[in-house]
Amino acid sequence: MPSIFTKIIDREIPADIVFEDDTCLAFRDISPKAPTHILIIPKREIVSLDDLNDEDEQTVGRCVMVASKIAEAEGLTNGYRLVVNCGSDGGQEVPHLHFHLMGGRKLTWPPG
Ligand code: D5M
Repeated sequence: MPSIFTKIIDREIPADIVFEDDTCLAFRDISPKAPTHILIIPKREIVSLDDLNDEDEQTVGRCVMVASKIAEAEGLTNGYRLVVNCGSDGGQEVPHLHFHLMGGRKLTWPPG
């Protein structure tokens, strides 16, 4: 079942896209929890970390690499956080794997 993020990939709904290649798309979170809050998603419809196959290894690696490049481009020189929520206890709301890149303020630990 395609999620709202598939609609963003397909340009059916707008998003503030900051990066795209054949594997990943990155766009600003609609409800930012930090001055910089960007979601990096694989274009392939992977529901969550629980749904990864061996062939997704490069895709996931690419998303993480893209996150670090975006962090540099956003000037997050003091650090940042890369988070994946998985399943209902993990706080995942959108059933399409996504990496939250958050920075631009001092982040607290642990998250709630
Ligand atoms: O995080 C899902 C995240 O997705 C949450 O921070 C809001 C964001 N979101 C939801 N819809 C949109 C659109 N249309 N554009 C940008 N960002 C969006 P989760 O880890 O699933 O709780």
